[in-house]
Amino acid sequence: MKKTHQRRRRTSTLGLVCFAFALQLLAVSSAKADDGYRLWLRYDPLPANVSKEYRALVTSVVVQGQSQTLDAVRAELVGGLTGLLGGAVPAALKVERDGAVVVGTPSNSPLVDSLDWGRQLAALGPEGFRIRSARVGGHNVTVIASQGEVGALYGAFHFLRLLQTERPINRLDVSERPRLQLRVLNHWDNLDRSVERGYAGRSLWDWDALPQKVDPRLVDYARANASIGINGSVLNNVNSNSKSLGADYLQKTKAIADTFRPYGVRVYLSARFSAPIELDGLKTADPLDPEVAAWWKRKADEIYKLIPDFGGFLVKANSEGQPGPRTYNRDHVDGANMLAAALAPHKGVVIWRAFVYDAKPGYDRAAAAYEQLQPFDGKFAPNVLLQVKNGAIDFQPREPFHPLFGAMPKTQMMLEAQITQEYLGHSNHLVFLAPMWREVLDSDTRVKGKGSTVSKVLDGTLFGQKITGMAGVANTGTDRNWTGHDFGQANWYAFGRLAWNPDAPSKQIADEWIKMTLTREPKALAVVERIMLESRGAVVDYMTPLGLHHIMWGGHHYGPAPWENKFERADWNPVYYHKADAAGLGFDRTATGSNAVAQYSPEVRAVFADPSAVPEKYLLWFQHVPWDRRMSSGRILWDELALHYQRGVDWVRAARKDWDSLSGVIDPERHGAVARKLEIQERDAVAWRDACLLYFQTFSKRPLPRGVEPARKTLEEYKAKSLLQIDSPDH
Ligand code: BDP
Repeated sequence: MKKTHQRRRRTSTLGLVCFAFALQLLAVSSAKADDGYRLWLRYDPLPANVSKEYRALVTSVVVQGQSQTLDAVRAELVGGLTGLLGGAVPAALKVERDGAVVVGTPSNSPLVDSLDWGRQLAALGPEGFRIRSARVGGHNVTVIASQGEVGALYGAFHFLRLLQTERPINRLDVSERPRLQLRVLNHWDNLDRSVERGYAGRSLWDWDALPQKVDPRLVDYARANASIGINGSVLNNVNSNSKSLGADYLQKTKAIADTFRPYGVRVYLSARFSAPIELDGLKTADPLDPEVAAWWKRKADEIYKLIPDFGGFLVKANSEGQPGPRTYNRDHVDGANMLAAALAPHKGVVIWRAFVYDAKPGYDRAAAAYEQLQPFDGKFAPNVLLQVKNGAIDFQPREPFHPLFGAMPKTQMMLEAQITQEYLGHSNHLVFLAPMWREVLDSDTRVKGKGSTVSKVLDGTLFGQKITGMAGVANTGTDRNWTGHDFGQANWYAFGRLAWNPDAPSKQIADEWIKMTLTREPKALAVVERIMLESRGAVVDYMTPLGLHHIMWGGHHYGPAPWENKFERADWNPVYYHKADAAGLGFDRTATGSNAVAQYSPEVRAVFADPSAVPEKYLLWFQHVPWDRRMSSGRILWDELALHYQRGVDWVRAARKDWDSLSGVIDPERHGAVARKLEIQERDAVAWRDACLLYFQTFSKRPLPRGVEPARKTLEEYKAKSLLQIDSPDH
């Protein structure tokens, strides 16, 4: 007996030693490896010379008052500053020495109140903030102040970002406020945790475990959003299930809302228009039926009782098989305003999607949304926003701006961007999307003279709209690194930064993200920044150059299939979009064709309709062009097209080399993961080039120009299998 005991003890001591050793090993290797979970909030120690300077200016964190948001502010600053400076930066109750970081609002912090900043803070609003180096109680301190607690949290993240990006903090005088009010992620998440167009694992919302169990990861999701100013999250797919409005699911949604609230993230739900029928057996969902309107009012009351700061409903109506008012011979305004009336007493909004394109024989899909919605300008209730995709077709690698921007001056309009890369290589391709979104935000609608940019339509400067916003279809999931591709994180980040300030330059956004997430080493930084800023242009080159669009494989939209013509609806087939024939290539949207150009203001229309004025990047979007037409380079269209495809492939090869040169600078785990994805990206770029050129060549009947490599496979081989069938990259 005794012996056994002893042996057991010895084994367990040995076990402990082994365990400790393993832990140590883990600690050593985890110092180097990085699984990407921490996103841009890593807070690893800054270089000694940098942190030394900061240390004199940052010695303690003074957050007076108690609330969940203030607790979050305190925890973020203490954790973040301690990590960055490599030594404890404790929380304190008062300013006792130089270097205190004082955070709060005039109403919860006597220190902030004593500064008499009320007027300035009022001008910045409850989400805006002021950061100033100041003297408080005879000490040099930094004050982060806002009218609202969430603004103070945003200010805290801003301050941390200054340190993370190694900016001076000794003479701070920062005033910030968000330019758009609703900065919202749209999750296309289903109740079974699958994610439509999601490429990063499963949905973050574990509906089965909720409301009893809330995954702690949701706090990190909310923190990440708050750090870039995202203040809303639509939890469920726009192709929605009525169940999410049922009493049991509302309890689950309440648990999520309670988790997000301290971080200023409000929840919204996609509402299925036929929910009154499906949930409670009403005979109709006709928006003009008083019983239907009463049902929605009761539903809204029920929701707000549980979630007092509920954001509102997002609605995809009469689009791709979804029910809507038109099912009952009513119109979009009838539908949206009925829901708006239910939400108005609670200050909720209806976000009505403009993604509608009922097919008519011979119609142009690019013109459909404008035709169906523009006539309703001025008719929507004050708490309705129209959510319009960046372009008129569907999240293509490049589209000219949607003609609805600028065309509905009496309607509140939000931009819908897609962060998840449905048409841009899923989570396999490195594509930094900020330049793409910049392109649409900077587009000049010309409706009120030069400078009538989309960003001015959105932020209300052009037409004075009261509620403003921007939505991004999320790319997050249960993958450890959140977004599948480590660089997908940069698109989540960029979306938030642009929703905060639609004029933020892509380079600045990339620079911040790289420094916070990957490396601050100047040479490596420059390499990564160049890769990111060029990446979107490269994807356009190897997928859809010169204005081509929607030539992806049907269904999953991954890889090329310009030959596709099997779908019943003409406008789901690539051949509908490129219109290749013996004469040339491209969709004629001028007066000789669909005349969709007429939907733009006269100045813009004149440019897009004129073959010699239209920018070449949009050429084949607007015009059907002969194969031998002379381009600005002096080459004919066919040669130019082929060289674009080749250029895209060359870019990926060069990017792979550049990335390889960074091994040793970037931690091995993420470096290796990105390198493996770049390998897939090269394979895909080659397939895109080959498949498209082989197919278009059957019409152009011309040889490949010099400098373009011959195809690796035959057209038949490319047609036989989609890129997803060839092997199974992560999906
Ligand atoms: C398309 C997607 C589809 C979405 C639709 C939408 O292919 O999955 O449901 O957009 O935006 O891009 O509603």
